[in-house]
Amino acid sequence: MKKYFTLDKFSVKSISLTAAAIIMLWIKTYITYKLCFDIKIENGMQEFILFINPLCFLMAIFAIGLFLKDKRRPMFIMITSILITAVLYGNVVYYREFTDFLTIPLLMQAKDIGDLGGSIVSLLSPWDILFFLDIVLLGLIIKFKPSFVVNKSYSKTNRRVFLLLVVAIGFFNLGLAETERPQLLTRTFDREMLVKNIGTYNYHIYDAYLATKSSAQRALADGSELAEVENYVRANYKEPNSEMFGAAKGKNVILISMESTQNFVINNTVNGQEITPFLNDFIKESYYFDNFYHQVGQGKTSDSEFLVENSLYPLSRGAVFFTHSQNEYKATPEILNENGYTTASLHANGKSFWNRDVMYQALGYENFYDIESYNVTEENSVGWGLKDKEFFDQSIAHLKEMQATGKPFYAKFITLTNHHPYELDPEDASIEPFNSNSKTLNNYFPTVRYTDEALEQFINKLKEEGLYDDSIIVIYGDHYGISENHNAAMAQYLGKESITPFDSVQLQRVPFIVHMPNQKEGKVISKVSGQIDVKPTLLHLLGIDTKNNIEFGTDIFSKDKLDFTVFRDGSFVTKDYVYTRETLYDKKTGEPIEDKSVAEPYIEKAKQELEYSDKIIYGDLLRFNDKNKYDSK
Ligand code: GP9
Ligand code: MN
Repeated sequence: MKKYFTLDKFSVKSISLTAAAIIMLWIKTYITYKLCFDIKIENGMQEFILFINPLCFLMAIFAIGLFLKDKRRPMFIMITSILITAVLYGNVVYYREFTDFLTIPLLMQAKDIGDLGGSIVSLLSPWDILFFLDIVLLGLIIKFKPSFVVNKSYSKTNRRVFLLLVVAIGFFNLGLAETERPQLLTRTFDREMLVKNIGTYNYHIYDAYLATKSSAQRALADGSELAEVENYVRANYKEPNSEMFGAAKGKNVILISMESTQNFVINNTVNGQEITPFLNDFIKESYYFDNFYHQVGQGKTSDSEFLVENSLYPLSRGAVFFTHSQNEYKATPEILNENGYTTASLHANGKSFWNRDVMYQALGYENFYDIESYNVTEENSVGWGLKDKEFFDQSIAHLKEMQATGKPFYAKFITLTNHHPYELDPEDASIEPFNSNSKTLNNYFPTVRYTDEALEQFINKLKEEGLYDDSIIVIYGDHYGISENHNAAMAQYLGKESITPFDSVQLQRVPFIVHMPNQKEGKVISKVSGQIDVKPTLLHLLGIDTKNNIEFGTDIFSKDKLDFTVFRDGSFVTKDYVYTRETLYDKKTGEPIEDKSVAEPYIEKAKQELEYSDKIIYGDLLRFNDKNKYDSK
């Protein structure tokens, strides 16, 4: 009779090399989930799904080895284990800083990730060596061939049974995940949810599928899709505030992106000392928005630039500056060029960082003063490059070049010193670090103060040059600087017991300051708003109407502006509520609200806006917009 199973080889006395590799990686992945990622588990079933979710992928990938010659199999198993470990470890390192998982578009930017140099080293720990323990063990097993691990041959039947098992486990996993989390694969704003349910490896496969899909989407999109989005945008347009409209018409625009500056530093102290004395004074003679949120995704600074200049949302995966730099846009620089401005971005970093050199052309920038336009030396640099004070000093010459064109200018400045890991030369530190278990948070304060001083010097210089009263100055924080990885230290600093998801949302506020030419009296405006609102706000101040634009923000000065801001992951904030991680919070108390139905229209709106914005970007729909009218009144 034909022997179907070689049961003796499966006996407790020995295990196949394939099974050994699978089990080791499986256990390692699960331990990593528990120790290195902060995956919220609500019940036993979720824990069980988390536990089994690496198995299907690992079995599927090692199944390839079943078809190889016995001699080749150990090498295949070794290489596969190393690659899988590399993926897992890459995610761990990325997660430490960004509390998020890697995506394919992000890996395409590997060059920039490499540039993070210092940042990455600070994210490594000597304990990480443990990640490779099983690889060493596997190597020893392959070399010394102990009797309890065999490199067994697989019959046709064995292979079939194995593959069948892979499919069965796969469906079992998906089935459980679908009951726990309906529409899991159709709503992918949240990577944590995906990793939790289908596992980190399958998540990467799904991500690869999405990447392919998005390139197909552009090819398939047609103009009719724009009409639907346009209807939505038109219905949400709000009339500008008649007193503010055109109040800075024809003036220069100085837009400053402050690296990693969160709003909690404004009017606040550390060790009894003011953190941002200059900004605290400056807002007294400017409009200061204290409920203004950043809305960036994985593209960080570049996403904030995208939001601010297009009034479209960045993407839920990767940086739109990379993935969709070939699209048609109608961004602020292009609109201002058409309105007689000369436009430039000033940033002392390599021009291809975040693909800026390519994307800036799509946004309509006439000039990009990148690192080549600055004198950068060992002495005048720290951390990521040229120190902010030097950067602003040297930028004055560029502003003069722009002035020499005889046109008003639109100049965007991107600061750099206050960037993770917040390094500063001792002579540049005016205040002491904080004292907590987070070096990141501790060092954050002196670098924020340094940028504050750099801004002060710059504003004084603008005054000396006679540019100050001729310009509208807009300052915003690009995104958070202190990730959730530092929650314990943050709680200590804020004098709280812990940082809840509600607090985390509130910590995403960044400063937004608008200083009008000749403005002396300041005003604090507490309307809920975000980076998406900057473009219409600024254009209206310059007297350029936006009612024909396809964008999602609203002029913050408009009397009808809704108190509403959506984050890239679908969280949102209104006047009364904060919604995040599928929980609704009362903004006054910070406590969860059981009955979510009160916020249902907002939940819908948040979803709708992100979907429409994505549709525009994935389908490159603005190429179908022939109504590019931007008449100034
Ligand atoms: C890089 C700078 C920092 O040029 O804008 O980028 P970030 O890491 O903050 O996205
Ligand atoms: Mn940044």
